[in-house]
Amino acid sequence: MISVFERSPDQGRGLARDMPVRWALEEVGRPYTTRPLSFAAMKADAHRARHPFGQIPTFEEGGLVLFESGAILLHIASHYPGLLPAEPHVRARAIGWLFAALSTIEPPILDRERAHYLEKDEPWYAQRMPLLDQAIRSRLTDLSRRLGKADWLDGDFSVGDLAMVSVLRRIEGAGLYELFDNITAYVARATARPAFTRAFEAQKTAFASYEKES
Ligand code: GTB
Repeated sequence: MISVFERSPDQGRGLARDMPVRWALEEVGRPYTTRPLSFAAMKADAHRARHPFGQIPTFEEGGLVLFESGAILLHIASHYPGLLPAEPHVRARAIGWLFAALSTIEPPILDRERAHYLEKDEPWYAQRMPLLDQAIRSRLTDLSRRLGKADWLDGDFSVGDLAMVSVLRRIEGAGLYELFDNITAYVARATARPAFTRAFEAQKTAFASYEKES
């Protein structure tokens, strides 16, 4: 079971962090159920027992209750075949890419997103945005160079690619990764995977059904 937004603020675009977890479960062929939570329920004691920060996603399986999407992805990839290669060095590098997605590529993307939502009316906004965009472009330049003509970051599709593409989707349409033909093709290749499509449709259908109820 995974906990998800009852009504995602992304309006069903699959940008919240339950999406990579859904995607990973689809890739490894594990069926899952969801616990949709309102914002109030996310902050209530019952959910804080699962997630100390009152957020989504959480993951429950057997007696395990896990929070942090990166830890959840690593857990799924480690326990079910399909997202981590067996060869120890390639496996370690795939895990490295998972961390790179979350701790090297995502921070400047989150800085930009935060500024976009919280600082739009501030006098410094117009000057700050180009700097935030440049910080992202700089990371993407390096990512593009490393990816080169390859389909995936290191050999076969892995949890590292799943996490990287999930992070990149947050700037979809911003004209940043679209500057790089190989990254654009990489995102398109990943999101064309049947497992991505199933995960995307599931969260979209859930969003639409809550909208209909209200
Ligand atoms: N580090 C944690 C993890 O990776 O699991 C971060 C979890 C997190 O940020 N959760 C967000 C949350 O619960 C939802 S995904 N927020 C509510 C709160 O903190 O009170 C982040 C998110 C939210 C909305 C959009 N969107 O609308 O596009 C995209 C991403």
